[in-house]
Amino acid sequence: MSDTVSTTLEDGIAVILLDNPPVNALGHNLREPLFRALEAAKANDEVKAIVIACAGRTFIAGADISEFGKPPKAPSLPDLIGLLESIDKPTVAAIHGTALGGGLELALGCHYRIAERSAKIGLPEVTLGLIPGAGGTVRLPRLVGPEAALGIIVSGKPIGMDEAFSLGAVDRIAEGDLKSEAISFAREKLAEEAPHHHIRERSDKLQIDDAAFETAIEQVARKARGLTAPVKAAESVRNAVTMEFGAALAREREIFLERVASEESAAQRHLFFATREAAKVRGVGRDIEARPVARIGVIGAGTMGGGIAMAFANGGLPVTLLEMNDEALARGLHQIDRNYAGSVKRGSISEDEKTARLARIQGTTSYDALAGCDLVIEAVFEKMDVKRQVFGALDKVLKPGAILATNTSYLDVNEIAAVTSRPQDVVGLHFFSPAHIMKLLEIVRGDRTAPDVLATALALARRIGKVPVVVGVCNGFVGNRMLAARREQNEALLLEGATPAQVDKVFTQFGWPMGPFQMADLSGLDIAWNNRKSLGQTAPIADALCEAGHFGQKSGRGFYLYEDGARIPIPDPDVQALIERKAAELGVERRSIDAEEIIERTLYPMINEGARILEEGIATRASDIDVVWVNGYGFPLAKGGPMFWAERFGPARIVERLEHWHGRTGNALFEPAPLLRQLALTGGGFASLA
Ligand code: T1G
Repeated sequence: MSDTVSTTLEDGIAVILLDNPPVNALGHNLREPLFRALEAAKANDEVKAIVIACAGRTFIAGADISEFGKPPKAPSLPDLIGLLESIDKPTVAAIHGTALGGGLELALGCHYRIAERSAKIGLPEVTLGLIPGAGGTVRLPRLVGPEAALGIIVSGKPIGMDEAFSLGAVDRIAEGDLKSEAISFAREKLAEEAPHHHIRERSDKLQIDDAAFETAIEQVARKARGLTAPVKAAESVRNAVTMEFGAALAREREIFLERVASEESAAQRHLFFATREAAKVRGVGRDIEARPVARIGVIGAGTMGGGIAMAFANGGLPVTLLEMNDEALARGLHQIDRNYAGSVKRGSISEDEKTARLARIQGTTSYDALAGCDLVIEAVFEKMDVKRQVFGALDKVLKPGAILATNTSYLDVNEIAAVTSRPQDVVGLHFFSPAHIMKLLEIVRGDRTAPDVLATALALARRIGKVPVVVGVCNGFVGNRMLAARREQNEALLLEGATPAQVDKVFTQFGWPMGPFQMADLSGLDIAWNNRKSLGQTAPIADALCEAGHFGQKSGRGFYLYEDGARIPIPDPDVQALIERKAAELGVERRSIDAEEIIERTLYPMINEGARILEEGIATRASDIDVVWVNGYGFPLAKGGPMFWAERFGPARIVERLEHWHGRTGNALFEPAPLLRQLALTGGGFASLA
């Protein structure tokens, strides 16, 4: 007996119960006693069959991710599964919650699998930059067929029991008590005359349509967006079909170990824990109860307000959407309907789901209709006097305890809160456009925001599938403040001789889905232009482009030309001429600029601003900043976020180049932040300075 594994014998059936909170991860503290329990059950003649079950909220959620990168400790997971497959007595995995990664792989080492209807199974290793490392890419194809296995493995997404049962991945759905049904199932199997086969002995499902399978594998590479793991996972599934079991298993392990050692996986494992850490907020412990939220109000039915209304409706919450007049409201509701129609057309949701979500959004032009809301968020024009007016009106209408939220991207949440009689109920909920798609939610903590308001915002974020990061009040909070640093240098580089296409190419080669100028054209130059004007800021080239009607893809011209409504960016000689004219007007000497300079003058000032944000306490952790940039701005997953990348690249090299550009330009953006200097001196990581 150990504190993580216990065995009871129930009339010849050994029930091995695992109990390793919070998710029964297969750390060494579980693998070792489980190995001993299996050996004992195998050797015990009184044991006729074995059930493996888990206590707590879920079956095994996989290997212990925190162990990767450390010296492996025997028994390994493959050792465990090898022992399982040496047992002739019927073995049954009893699955509830989620059987993920190594948890599913262990279940695949059993003869049979029984699961609760609400359970899910999956192989999410690719989300960690890995591939299944304990037989998942070799056993699953034998169980459900290579095509189905390929989809499960390269997507990393879990599947529900209807699909799992129809594929044959589970043998029985338990409608009652899982453990009792697993024991009865084991007895049934014992009573059968037929021999019990392990998956490794089966090859009937490996007969495939080669051409279709190869097409599916080629598609994986196209959709991998530069990530290695999905491509390697597909290679391992192909090996399952073309190689004999043992060789395919050995090759899978080699690939897995290569992935564990890769920078890409280190970055993605960092983000796994960083995302969870970001939701842990100073002064908001598990004892702080979230306020009940049953109805949401959204003010403003424009692009942001409409997207926010959809985000909450998608999370199952009824929404009252307020606009100033019927025409604006109708326009907003029509756009929402079109957005959902697009999702149905793409197959993301069904027609019925579209109807259900639309039914949750009710329009109004009267503030009184918001009176019953538990939380109201405004997404009105980005001007402080407009925000003040809205919050003054909300303060009069909303019930005590209701939460007043602002979607402002930049403005001072404390100043907005000050116009209300309840600053403790005011919080920033900064969604990223398109709000119903982008994962990031910056929760902006005002000086007087109550802890339970933050707890409510965090719970809401989870409920609507957003990734929350709590940030402090400053101009642009975390993401936009660092973006402003980069944006200023983007313009300077164009004036000094780089072209939009050259800058964008450096970014895509770094791993960004697209460069800053293509992104500006996609999101619309006029939106940033209006923001700049409201803040009294200028950007010589982008302003000139807007004044000339270059608003980006939507107007057929931005930094690039777009012909026949296509989205392919074509370098525009008129834009180049405009840049050169602007440079002459501003007396900027032009020269050729190389890729290294572009990286140093765009990425390094962002990292430097990130260090200042940490110094000022606007972000609690450097990893919070990584979560913001990966989920809100498309920072390459394989690089782990700007701060993680800086730690791995070398703070000293970054400080040295910042000093070079500071000396050359005199621009304060390049003045190394003290925290960054300290890191350069001490080495280690940002966390070491906390
Ligand atoms: N290892 C270590 N810690 C884990 C963990 C894991 N696999 N899964 C969760 N945790 C921690 C998590 O950090 C958090 O800690 C707490 O558990 C609750 O997690 C060999 C190589 C199971 C769906 O990728 O998807 O097997 O913050 O907040 O929202 O082929 O956790 O409380 O201190 O996410 O209810 C593959 C990862 C591993 C699954 C539950 N498995 N986990 O979600 O809770 S690699 C995974 C999840 C592998 C083999 C390969 C989710 C969950 P703390 P949580 P949740």
